[in-house]
Amino acid sequence: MQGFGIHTSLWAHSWTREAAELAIPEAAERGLAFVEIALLEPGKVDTAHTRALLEKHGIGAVCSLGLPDDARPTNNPERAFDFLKLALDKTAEIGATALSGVIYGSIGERTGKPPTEAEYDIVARTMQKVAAHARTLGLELGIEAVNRYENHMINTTEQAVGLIERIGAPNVFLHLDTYHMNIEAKGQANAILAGAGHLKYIHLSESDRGVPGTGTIAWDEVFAGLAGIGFKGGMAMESFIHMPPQLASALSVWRPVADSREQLLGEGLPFLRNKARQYKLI
Ligand code: FUD
Repeated sequence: MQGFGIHTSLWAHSWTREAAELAIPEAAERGLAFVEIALLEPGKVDTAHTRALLEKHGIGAVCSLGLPDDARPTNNPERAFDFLKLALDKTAEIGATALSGVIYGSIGERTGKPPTEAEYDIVARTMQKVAAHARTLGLELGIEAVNRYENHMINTTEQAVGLIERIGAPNVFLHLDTYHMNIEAKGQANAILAGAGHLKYIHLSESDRGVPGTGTIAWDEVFAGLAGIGFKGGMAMESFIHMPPQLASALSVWRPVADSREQLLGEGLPFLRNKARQYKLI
């Protein structure tokens, strides 16, 4: 995955045939390289339909998810593996290249206590099995660091890289997100530089998860950091104007963060592209 993409929450709260028919032609029309498809219910996706649309419009896809609360490696590693195996099979059927996100736990998973060695251990062992299955399908797996209110184990670049090293599989990469880094990192560029060698995917998300360029994210630092590590991966604009019901409570975005899809496409996307151009990333 390379270049610009957009997370499908721009178009719809779940990935139905109607959502695919709206999103894929529009993404292609806007010159995007890929769409990021939220696979929160992998069993329900019409993969052949999505694949045919992607091929027709000549764009790629990346899939992402957070695990269901009852399928976390920390509470049910077998169910976590089964869920991720199904999600990987669907990712491959779609013709996407990677499955990323909070694949190591659920969004909203917090114990009210610091993470333990036992938790990291079962997460890493589960991810080793998942990475091995992904390899048989030629897929990569991304570990997304999210803020402390959404998960207690992986909040920083360093923690994500620690987990990636513990998993020790060649097809596992780091996924960062400017919204989460704005809460957890000592600066956007520091978090990106610390991920050099592992970072292959980034969510470009404003401080309120609304229109990029209208909030407080230090965008020059983001793109200077990416240029500094010679970033060649995928950059996905992410804004939750359509909130997947499975994520609503954990993400707690209760106010509208943008006026419309058109505002995100017409203002947010050009803002990000101009910055990326300025730093010679596209
Ligand atoms: C969650 C988040 C998302 C999430 C993805 C799932 O806070 O940032 O990236 O992992 O949307 O599709």
